[in-house]
Amino acid sequence: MSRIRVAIQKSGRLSERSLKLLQNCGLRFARSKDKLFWYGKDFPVDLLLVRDDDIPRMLLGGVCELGIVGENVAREVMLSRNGGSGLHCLRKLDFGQCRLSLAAPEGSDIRSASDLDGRRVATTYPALTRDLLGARGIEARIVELSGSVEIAPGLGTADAIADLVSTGTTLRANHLEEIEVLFESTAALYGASGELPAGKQILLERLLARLDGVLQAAESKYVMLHAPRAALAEITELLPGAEHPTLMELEGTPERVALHAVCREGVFWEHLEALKAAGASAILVLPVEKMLE
Ligand code: PRT
Ligand code: ZN
Repeated sequence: MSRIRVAIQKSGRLSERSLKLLQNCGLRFARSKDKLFWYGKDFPVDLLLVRDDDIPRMLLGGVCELGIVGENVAREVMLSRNGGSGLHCLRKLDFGQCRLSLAAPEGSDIRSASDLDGRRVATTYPALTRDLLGARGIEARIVELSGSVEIAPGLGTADAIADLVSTGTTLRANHLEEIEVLFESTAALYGASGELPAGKQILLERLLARLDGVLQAAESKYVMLHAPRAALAEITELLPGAEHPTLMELEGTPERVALHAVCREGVFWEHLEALKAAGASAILVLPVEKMLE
């Protein structure tokens, strides 16, 4: 029987969310002692726990069929090793968001990416940075580093940096100013380009259907409320991303009905206040755990 392997980060920013996502898809694993290979118990999907940088290479080498990794890493490896191709982004995920930004010392004369022509830019993403700048006709001198990029300008080894940023705290602590976002990244599920054997393809499609259900459910809420019949059109309009609400009679009060709806966008306090103002009462918002369409 076919099995597929998914590589995820062993320990780091993406580890916990990657594992949780797969568990939410109903996957259970027998954890092995060396902790690098976990056997899938109820569903034939096994897990490989590795460094994030190894995931694209493992996909390209056919060691695993799927991998969860930042788009920044996937793009870098594709550009540096495989002419920019070879991996297929199957689904973007709702974690690991960050940006590859250009930053320069506070007060520097570098005000935009176009000021980088002929200047030195330190980065751990040399191929991606070169590609992004090159696409805009900017030829910077890339200084490749393996870490601690933020100290390069202070050491005099670069004029600017291209580094990942999420809160910006690291940049500020090093007296660097974010000049321009070059690339927005998020964690994503990747596969190698090309066809899988039929058995594995069927498994992949089953897993993707479950994954879509989990991703959609995470955004969705089940809303229940009572509403005056006369205000139904207005109230339905106020429900974020709701299609086809269900209406039910309320015993003894023909002018009011119960309305149930799945809202596919965030439901915030502002929405509830607006619903109440339109005449809704007994408003309940419930999380949706699973969804299969
Ligand atoms: O050991 P291994 O090689 O597996 O892990 P790693 O250390 O290479 O990766 P890790 O766990 O740090 O990051 C994994 C992925 O998380 C990255 O490839 C990105 O896709 C994503 N990610 C999201 C980030 C950040 N946010 C982030 N903030 N990766 C790195 N950072 C760095 C940033 O460069 C800065 O130095 O975290 C620092 C703090 O950021 P600020 O802006 O909040 O100060
Ligand atoms: Zn890494």
